Amino acid sequence: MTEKELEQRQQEFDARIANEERIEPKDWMPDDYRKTVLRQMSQHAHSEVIGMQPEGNWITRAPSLSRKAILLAKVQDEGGHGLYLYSAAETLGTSREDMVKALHQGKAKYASIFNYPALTWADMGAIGWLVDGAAIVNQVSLQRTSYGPYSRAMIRICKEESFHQRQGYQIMLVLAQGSTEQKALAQDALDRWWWPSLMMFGPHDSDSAHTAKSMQWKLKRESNDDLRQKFVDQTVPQAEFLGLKVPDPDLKWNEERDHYDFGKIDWDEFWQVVSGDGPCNRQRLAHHIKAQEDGAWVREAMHAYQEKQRARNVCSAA
Ligand code: BYC
Repeated sequence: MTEKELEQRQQEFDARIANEERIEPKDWMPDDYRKTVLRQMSQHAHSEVIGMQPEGNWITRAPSLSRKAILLAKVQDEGGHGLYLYSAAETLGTSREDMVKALHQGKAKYASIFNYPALTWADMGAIGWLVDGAAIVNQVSLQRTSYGPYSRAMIRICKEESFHQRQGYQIMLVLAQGSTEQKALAQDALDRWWWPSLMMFGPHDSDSAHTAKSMQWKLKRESNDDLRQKFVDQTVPQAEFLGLKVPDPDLKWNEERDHYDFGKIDWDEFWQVVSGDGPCNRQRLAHHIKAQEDGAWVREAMHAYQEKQRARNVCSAA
């Protein structure tokens, strides 16, 4: 492509972004745009799949049959979200195998929050309420992301996440209205999951390497700090309704800003977890690698069956 043609393509791309048009897989796009969407979508897909582990760990210990069925359905949904997102990412020309390889080699990230342990049944409530709640705040805004397959995946995922958030809040509600011990379990779960949930939105805008460019491309529609504030504003009244205390002495309503002020996030902890040194990073990756290896025979059997079908079709066409 000549320099002039490239310039023309870039102008057309910029105009489409300005007009709120979606960019589709076969459309021309700048290399950096392609890399950034792919990075974000693969990270998002890995988060959904690794995110199955803390809750998966509680399926056999759910306190009743109906709780078990609900949790099982939720964890299966997360697997489905991973699949939509890997498929959406594959439209950019990178295979799912390569994305998973990058995860196993530590070259691709996933949301830091899934490196914390789920210690009690109340954690199933806190994960649904806070982790899915934070994810929805982000994903509602991503429904308008400029890459078509990503935005369409988000529309479907948000519907399911909404059910996930409600089931988590309902677990918290039952515990918070239960015995003293149950209420203490709910408070303990809120204490442990609150700050990691705020970290899910990523570093402050001033420290965010990708936000400026991603906002310009309309890949991100709201910044990390704006989404985090939205989450705090909507979640604090929910905690009050439960009769639980958000573990932040600096949290208070600010009349002037019409928002809650909140305390300082421990960014050292965030970067430590992101760089692979959180409480469960090694365990999460080792589990994923083992599951991938254990499932190899299924993939091999599928490929062998496909080959057989192809050969049969060739024979019957001849
Ligand atoms: N964890 O420039 P920034 C779910 C990295 S799962 C780890 O602000 P960006 C669920 C970031 O990658 C849904 N790393 O980045 C499942 C970058 O490093 P690289 C999870 C993080 O991309 C099961 C560096 O820090 N949701 O709902 O503009 C059970 C600088 O950051 C994190 C998604 O994945 C983090 N939290 O913005 C229950 C949403 N934050 O890549 C629930 C999709 C930042 O340059 N992702 N980093 O090496 C996004 O919206 C954006 O990627 C982020 C970060 C807002 C997270």
